[in-house]
Amino acid sequence: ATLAPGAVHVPDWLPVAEQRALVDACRRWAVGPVPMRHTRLPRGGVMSVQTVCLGWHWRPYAYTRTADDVNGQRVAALPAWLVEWGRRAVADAYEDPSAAADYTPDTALINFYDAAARMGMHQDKDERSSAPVVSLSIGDACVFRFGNTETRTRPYTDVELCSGDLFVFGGPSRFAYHGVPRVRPGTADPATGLSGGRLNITLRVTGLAD
Ligand code: MD3
Ligand code: FE
Repeated sequence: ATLAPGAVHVPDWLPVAEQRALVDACRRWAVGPVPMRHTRLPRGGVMSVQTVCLGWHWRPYAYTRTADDVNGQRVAALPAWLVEWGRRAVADAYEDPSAAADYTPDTALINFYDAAARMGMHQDKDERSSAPVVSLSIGDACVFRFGNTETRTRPYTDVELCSGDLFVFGGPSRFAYHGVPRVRPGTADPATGLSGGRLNITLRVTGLAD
């Protein structure tokens, strides 16, 4: 379903076997080389979501190669198979294989939400690229709030995101405000290997040179 120009939701896109494989991989990445952590905000706040990154390390307002706000280590590489999943995601969402051929994400942000975690309305503007963001959800469902490019308030649309759902945000939707006002605890399919909580993996193009 197209929510807005460039914003396409594909429910139940990722088969359960692949969801489980991604959960297993995320478990390993959560340990190191840079452990998953609650990101500290420059003004002293702490995000309720826990995050670990691949390819580039994200901290508010910057991407760096090493995680200087955690343990100084270089983050794990973004595996080629995830880049491939990203290309397939863009091709499927936009029903256009050529849109995907030149899509080469160089970073992934892996967010873990426990039952109480939320993400406030924000824009993703730390990338120096307007290439699409690919979002994969696994585990508990959530309410995803998709807003507009002008303000962090109404008008917005609330969408239920479930395990296996794909969302691609490109074109005019790339810089829209969005957030996660609540998780729905206990809605996960145990077959994914996640016993509780929600994982969201976003693939992005940073626009940075190695
Ligand atoms: C719309 N993550 O990591 S994914 C984030 O579920 C983030 O963890 C949420 O927002 C999550 O920055 C939402 C959906 C998403 C991701 C990136 C977007 C929506 C987007 C970029 C532009 C517009
Ligand atoms: Fe975001």
